[in-house]
Amino acid sequence: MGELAVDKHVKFILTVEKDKDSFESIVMEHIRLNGAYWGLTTLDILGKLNAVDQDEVISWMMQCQHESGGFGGNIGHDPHVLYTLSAIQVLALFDKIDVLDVDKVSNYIAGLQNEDGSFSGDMWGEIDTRFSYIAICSLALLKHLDKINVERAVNYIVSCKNLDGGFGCTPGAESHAGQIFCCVGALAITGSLHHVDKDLLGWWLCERQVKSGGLNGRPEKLPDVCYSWWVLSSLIMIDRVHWIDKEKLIRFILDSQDKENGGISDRPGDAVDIFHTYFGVAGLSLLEYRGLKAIDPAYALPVDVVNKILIGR
Ligand code: GRG
Ligand code: ZN
Repeated sequence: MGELAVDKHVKFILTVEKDKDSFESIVMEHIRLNGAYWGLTTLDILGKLNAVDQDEVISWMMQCQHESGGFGGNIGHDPHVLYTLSAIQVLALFDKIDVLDVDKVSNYIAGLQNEDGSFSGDMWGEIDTRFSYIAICSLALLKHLDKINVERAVNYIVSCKNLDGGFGCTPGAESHAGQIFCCVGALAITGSLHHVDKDLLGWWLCERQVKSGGLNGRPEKLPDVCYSWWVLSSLIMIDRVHWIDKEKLIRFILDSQDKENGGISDRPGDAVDIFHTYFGVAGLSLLEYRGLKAIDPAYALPVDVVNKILIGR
């Protein structure tokens, strides 16, 4: 089995960050703030966050903030909770959350909670448990969960639980590993994991591992490196990670690397992108691969970053 090509991946991420004319940067124009979070978190897990100019990143990012307090994906784009969480996470990595007007950002997020406890993603109103997670994770990092009705938020998430133990995007919607991460993460952050049937959900999640060692997101689907994050983090939060074959999953992720030019793809042989590079490296961190910083499965940030914010060390 090959090794993790750390230096190549660092180079790949720095090129995407710097080369504004590269193919990837053009494709990623709308989601640049998410891209910044994926790239910078990966660098931090690899121990190379100091390779970027943090002042430059923060000054660009603050220009993505809208007067409502929310952040857009790039300068001049409409605000959405998706990018607002990325902005908070990037500032958390640099230990610079204090550059924010924390009240203003928290009020923007809290203003998106609906009567039934659910969250809309922006002023247009789409509702999804992704946004419940994002709101709860963001407000926890800003230490302002008091601005929302947590009990209703939790009840809404529980109303999205299915008979198979998993969770969907709205009540009655099919279980999907991505939504399960969001719901389990939000329940973990709010201390509400007693609502999860751990054995039932653990069984559904560990059945996501296919012959190649990779994980899929739903029954009958192809394995994909990103589920090394969505599925594995959920299994860890419910204490059932020993139900999958860790060595086989490590091999699947390492086989999805571009060993020449850096980057990780969704599965062996495909083209690499920064999204799957993040999920591959974050997955390996969850699998305790040597030399990587530990990542927190609920906050999706390095454990030392989360500890510094939440317990001040
Ligand atoms: C901070 C890590 C982090 C996340 C923020 C945006 C978000 C919160 C969570 C997204 C959760 C989610 C729904 C992930 C799934 C993404 C994905 C691979 C969707 C594709 O689904 P399918 O089923 O694709 O169409 P496949 O190919 O697996 O069938
Ligand atoms: Zn994927």
